Parts: sequence; structure tokens; C-alpha cells
Amino acid sequence: MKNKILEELKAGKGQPVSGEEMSKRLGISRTAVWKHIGKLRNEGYSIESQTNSGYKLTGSPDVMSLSELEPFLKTEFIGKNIIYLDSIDSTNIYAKKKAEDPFREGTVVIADEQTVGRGRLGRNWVSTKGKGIWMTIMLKPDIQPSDAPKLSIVAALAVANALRSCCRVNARIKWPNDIVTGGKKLSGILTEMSAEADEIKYVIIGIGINVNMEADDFGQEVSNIATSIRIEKGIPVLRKTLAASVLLEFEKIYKVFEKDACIKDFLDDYKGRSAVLGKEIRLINKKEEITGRAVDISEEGHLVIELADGSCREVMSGEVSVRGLKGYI
Ligand code: BT5
Repeated sequence: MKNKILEELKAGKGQPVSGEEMSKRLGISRTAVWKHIGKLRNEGYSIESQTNSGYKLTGSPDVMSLSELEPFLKTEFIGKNIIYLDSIDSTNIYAKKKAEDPFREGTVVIADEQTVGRGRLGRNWVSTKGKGIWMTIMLKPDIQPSDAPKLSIVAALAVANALRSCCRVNARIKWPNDIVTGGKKLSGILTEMSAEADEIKYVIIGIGINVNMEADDFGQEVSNIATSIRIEKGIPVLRKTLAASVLLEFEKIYKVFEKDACIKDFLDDYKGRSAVLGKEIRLINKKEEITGRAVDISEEGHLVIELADGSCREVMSGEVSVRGLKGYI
């Protein structure tokens, strides 16, 4: 009912909406209308009450529910179904449970806070309430399971593009899918899949973006390597416009990718945003540690490293650090 009242107020387009008319239209008492108005105010909506003329919506909070995102969302199917949660352990954990049953392609789970946000390999992801975009896109692409990791490339490029166009942040991609600026991490992506033989049951793509976090929010250890848009730009940013822009960028690139599971058509864009190409790097993965120069990214999404002896190695996974003034960071 609260959401219906909100719709009524929004339909007023800045003009007062009479409490009596809302109560008639919605079949509830005027006292009930007034109580729901109170709840909306508690959620951060600014609503003026005007004797005789009714209630006027004068401001909306930066909430990423469907009704708040919709006016900004220009997509065809990504985010057309949004599950908005005030607080959850992890949007990826939630999405995985949801994906066990049939779901609408492009459903997006968004939380205002994650209490157990997850990174890769069981690592922790700091997800402070109200200060970031913590969301998971749910997909069932018609591609081979072996091609699914390329979706992280799709997501990383989408996030980097959105950060640039929406916030004018010089966002670069640290292969394969960290988004960094000035050597610090602004966003991370966690892609997970469930598949049987050669069929994908679902892929979920978790995206975390530090939007309005301040240094204290990260905790001591993470604050050395992390940053936010607010820290970089010095001003707060509206999360819903950025979230809508990420989803639109994602949809554009995903539509190209889905045709033949190929990243060729946007690989040059990805390379153009790279934070590692041309740099001396160190790569550590489960099997080995390699130092050399990052020279290319293949159509498989692998990183090509030129070793000291001039030979090249192609690697599928690993943590990259870039050689800087203070060794590798
Ligand atoms: C990632 O892991 O970068 C993937 C992060 C994915 C987060 C999203 S949020 C929505 C969805 N739901 C989830 O539960 N997860 C996804 P990784 O490369 O393993 O990086 C993790 C490391 O980054 C940690 O060990 C910390 O050192 C650091 N870190 C933790 N929180 C951070 C933050 N908010 N910003 C930057 N770095 C952070």
C-alpha cells in the first residue's frame, strides 16, 4: 500500500495530491494514508502536507528500488525485474537461491547493504549501507559453459564505460575485471555459474561499486587499496543514475556478446580501458608467479605476457600487480 501511495504522489508530478482522493481511490481510510505518508518520510522521501490541498512529493531518497530506478532505466530487459533488499548477506548468495527456480532473464538483485559481501576465493567485500552499488545480474545465456568467464569482461567494460560517462572518473580495467582509478580499486566483479555438461543453468554477475564511501568506511586494511567516486571527485553521487547507466552499458555489450559468445567486437574498447597493457606486471595464480610485460588480451579473454627471454605466455586467471615506484602494487 505504501508503494501505491508513492505512485499516487509521483503521478501528481510536483502538484499536491488530495489525501481524501487517495483514500477513495485506494479504498483505505485517510488515517491509513497519513500513516503510510509517515513511513515514506522515514525512508527519506520529502513530502509536504498542505491543509486543504493534500500531500506534495518534493524529494526522493537515493534508493535503488524499481520505482526509483525506472525513470532512469533505458534498458530492454536488464533490470526490468528488480529485487530490492534493504539488507542481505550477499546479493550473489541471494541470486543463486533465486536462480534455482525459473527467473526472468536480466533480473537484478540490489541491496542497500551486504552483511557478508563476497569477493573471489571467499574473500570479503566491504559493502557499507547506503554508500555503494551492490547488485547481481541474473542470466541464462545460450552459450557454452567454457565461454561464461568472458562475461566478466563484458561486465568490467560496462562498469568502466558507465563510470566514465556518468561520473567522469578515469576508470581503468585491471585484467580481468577489477575497476581501478589512480592505482586504487573502485569496483569488483564476481561472476558465478551453475552448469550441467554443456548447458548453463544460470550465470550470476555480482557488481560492487564504491560510490559514496569515505576512507573510514573501508576499515584500515582495505582503505590502503580501495577508493570511491566520492573520494576521487570530492562530491557525493546519485547511486540510482549510475546503477541505471551500468545496466544500460551492460545490456548493450551483452547483446553483442550473446550472439556468438565472442568478445572480438568490443575487445579493442576493453584494451583501450586497460590498466595493465604495456606495463611491467607480476601475475600470481594457483600454479605460478610470472613477471613480464602485459602485451595483449586474446579473443578468449586471456592475458598475454611477454617474458624476459622474449617468449610469450597466455594466462587465463590470476591476480595482477603493476610495477610502480614502490615495487609492485
Ligand atoms: C572482487 O573480489 O573484487 C569481487 C567483488 C564483488 C562484489 C560484489 S557486490 C555484489 C555481489 N555480491 C557479493 O557478495 N559480491 C558481489 P576480489 O578480487 O577477490 O577482491 C576482494 C579484495 O578486495 C578483498 O580481499 C579486499 O582486499 C578488497 N576489498 C574488499 N572490499 C572492498 C571494497 N569495497 N572496495 C575495494 N576493495 C575491497
